[in-house]
Amino acid sequence: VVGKLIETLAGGAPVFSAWVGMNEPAVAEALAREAFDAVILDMQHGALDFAGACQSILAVALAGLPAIVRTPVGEFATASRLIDAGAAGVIAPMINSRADAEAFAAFAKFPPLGERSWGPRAALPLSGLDTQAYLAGANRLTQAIAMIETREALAALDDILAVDGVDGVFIGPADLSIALSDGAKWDPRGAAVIEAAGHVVARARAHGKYAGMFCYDGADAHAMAALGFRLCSIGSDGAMLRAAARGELAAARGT
Ligand code: 3PY
Ligand code: MG
Repeated sequence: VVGKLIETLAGGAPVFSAWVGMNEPAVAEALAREAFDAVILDMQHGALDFAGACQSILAVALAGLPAIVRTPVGEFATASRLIDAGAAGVIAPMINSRADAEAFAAFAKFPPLGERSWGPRAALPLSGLDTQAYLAGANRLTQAIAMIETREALAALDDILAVDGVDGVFIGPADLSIALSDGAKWDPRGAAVIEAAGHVVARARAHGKYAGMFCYDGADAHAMAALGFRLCSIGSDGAMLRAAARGELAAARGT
């Protein structure tokens, strides 16, 4: 299942991913049973801890999908451990410079792209490859994705995209809107973010890489895919649960 992510990316169709913040493998597994292309587990703002993320990666794999994990800010060593645990990709928030991108890549990739330490505990059996083939394929198989969500990141975008060990970038539209308004406004679909979005898609393409976007629901993900984003997450487990509950309750009450 780990290879499915790069297969979908290589095929050119957008990767539509579920977004999980609950520290509960059964939730990740339930979403993975739907026809998403991947499941993103969020350790930055979600409630997932390391053990929960490891179990959720396996639960998602059991349902046949690749898992991508977003780490807390600056926790590149955790990114490395999550790849060992079988993550098909890691998303690092707040990558603001070439130095940040290089530090991230160093932990996510084996030489010559980085300095990842050997120990693919669950990743190797999940890959279905022998040891040598895993070593040869791991740098491609496991995607390192840098979040662009500040003015600094936009200014350093080409430098970040030029780092060989960074496979793609992912916009955090909420933080980006706060940054671009100097803290005045949460406006993830405002004109400033949409303008930056077009630029990020174009620069990623120019570097032969892909851009992703955090999306709030299915219609939003459809619209962002139409703008050229190739990795679009959809809502969150909590938001979907509450929206479904609200709808059913309204139906029950006839309101
Ligand atoms: C953002 O919008 O800033 C994100 O990081 C998405 O979770
Ligand atoms: Mg963010």
